[in-house]
Amino acid sequence: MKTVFSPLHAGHSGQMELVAGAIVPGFEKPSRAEYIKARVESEKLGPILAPTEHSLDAAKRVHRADYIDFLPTVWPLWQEAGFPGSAMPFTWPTRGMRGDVRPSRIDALLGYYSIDAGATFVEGTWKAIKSSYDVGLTAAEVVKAGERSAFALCRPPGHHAGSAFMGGYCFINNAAVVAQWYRDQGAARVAILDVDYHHGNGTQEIFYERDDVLVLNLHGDPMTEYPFFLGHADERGAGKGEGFNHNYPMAPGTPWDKWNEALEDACKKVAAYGADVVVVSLGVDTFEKDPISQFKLKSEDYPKIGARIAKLGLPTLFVMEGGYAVEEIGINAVGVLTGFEG
Ligand code: SP5
Ligand code: ZN
Repeated sequence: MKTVFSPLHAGHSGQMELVAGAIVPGFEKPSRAEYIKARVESEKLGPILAPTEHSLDAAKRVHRADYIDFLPTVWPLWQEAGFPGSAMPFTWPTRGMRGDVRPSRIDALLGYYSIDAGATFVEGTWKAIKSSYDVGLTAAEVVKAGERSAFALCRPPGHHAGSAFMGGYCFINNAAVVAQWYRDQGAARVAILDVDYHHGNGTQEIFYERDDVLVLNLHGDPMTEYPFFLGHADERGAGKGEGFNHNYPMAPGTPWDKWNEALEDACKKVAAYGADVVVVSLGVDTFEKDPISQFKLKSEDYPKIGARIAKLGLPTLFVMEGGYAVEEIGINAVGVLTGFEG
C-alpha cells in the first residue's frame, strides 16, 4: 500500500491547548506523524509519496468558502494584533447570541469559526493544514487510479472540522473532502467509516442531509466524552439523509469484543449500502494507553480492524485522524494497514 506524507506537517508544533483549567502543550504533536512514518518504513508497507499541490476548490465543496479563506489569514492577523502564544478563541456564539454576524477582531473571529479552543494556530499551521489536505487528495487519486487502497498520513487531522468551523485539533475535514471528491469523480455512493475514539461531529454535520455519503461513527459516548454535543445513537440523518448516518456511542472502558460488535454492524451497513469506495477515518486513540481516551483496545486488535475492512472487498482510502499514545501510534496505525493487506 502506498502512503502519502508531507514533512510540512512539522511546522504545526508547539501549539498549546486548554485542558481542565490549564493551558498545556498540545497532545496533537509532530512526533505523532513521524512515528507513523517510521513504522510504515520499518514494516515495509510500501512506497512513501510526496503530495502534489491542489487548489482549495475541493475544500470548498464541503466547507463554506469564507471559512476556508479565513484559515490562511489567522496567524498573520494574530501577529498583527500583537497577541502572544498560540492563536485560539476565548468566546463563542452559543444559544441566544448572533451566530450570523461576523465580528472583525481576530480573537473573536476564531470563536465565530470554532467549536472549542482545541484547534490552535502557530506560524506553520496553515502550511501544515494545506499539506494535510494535499496528502488526502493525492492519496485519493492513487485509489482512483486503480490501486485497491492507499494511506493518507494526514496531520493535522480533520474529522471534528465542519462546514464552517474548526475544533478538536482539526481545521479542514480531509475525510469529507476526499469523500466529496470521489462523488465529483463519478462514484455514486461513498461510505465514511470513522473508527477514531472521538465522534466525527464535523463529518456528520457535513453529510447529515445526504444519502450519497453514508457516515458511520464508532466512538466514546458523548454524554461523557468529547465532543459532547453530538454523536448520540438517535442521530440518524435528516431529510433525504435519514437513515444514512449511524452512531455507535460506547461506554468508557469498552474492550475489543464489544467495540468489534459495533465494527461488525457498521461493516454490514457499508456492504448493504453498495458503496463504490470506503474512506476510513483512522484514529487509533481507542488504544488502552491513549492519554486522553477511555477505550481498551490492544495493539494486537488493530490488524483485525484492517482485516475486517478488507473483507468488504472495496477500494479503500485510509485517512489519519487521532491517536496520542505517541510511542505506539505507529504500531497501531500501521497495524490496521498490514491487517488490511493480509
Ligand atoms: C482528532 C482527535 O482525536 N481530536 C481529539 C480532540 C480531543 N479534545 C479534547 C481533549 C480533552 C483532553 N482531556 C485530557 C485528560 C487528560 N488526563
Ligand atoms: Zn480522536
